[in-house]
Amino acid sequence: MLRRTHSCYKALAFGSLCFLLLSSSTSVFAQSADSALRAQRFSDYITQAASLCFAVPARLCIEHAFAFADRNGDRGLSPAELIDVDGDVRAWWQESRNRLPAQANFGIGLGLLLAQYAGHGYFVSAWDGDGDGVVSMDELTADLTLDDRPFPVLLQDDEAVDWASVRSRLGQYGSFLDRIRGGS
Ligand SMILES: [Ca+2]
Ligand SMILES: [Ca+2]
Repeated sequence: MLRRTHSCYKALAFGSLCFLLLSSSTSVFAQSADSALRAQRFSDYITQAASLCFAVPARLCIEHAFAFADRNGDRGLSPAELIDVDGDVRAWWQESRNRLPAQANFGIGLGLLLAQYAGHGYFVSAWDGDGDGVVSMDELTADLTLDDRPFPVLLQDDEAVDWASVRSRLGQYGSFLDRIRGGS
């Protein structure tokens, strides 16, 4: 289970089409309350994903992640939504990092750093094939050949993931992908 969860964190870090700065709040109390809610929201998501994503075809796992991030339910991921997800991940990571394996912390930390450095709009632009300002499910999975296999299994198959295309989308940040995939 730990290994599975670990692989899920790695997939999550790879999927770091996400992330940036915590939203600011008007008081320390509001900030901590907001942070606790955010951490719980992401904790609930990752707990579901850790079991779901090993048991169902990859598309269902990705749709689950997509639905989590699509805050307004318009079937598209915007930079603002990725920033909101980033806030959830950061709040959860603050509470969880001491319990996580070093490799998971490495991948998540690098993913968050990449998002902060590049900016969330960069990732939306990189995957937004039709230029409507949001990433659809089809655009998000454009570099994947989906079949009945679970997502973590699919990620291990170089025939199912066009890593060259993913790397090309990331442009100058492609080396981050190599580090996350290598886990060191
Ligand atoms: Ca949306
Ligand atoms: Ca689009």
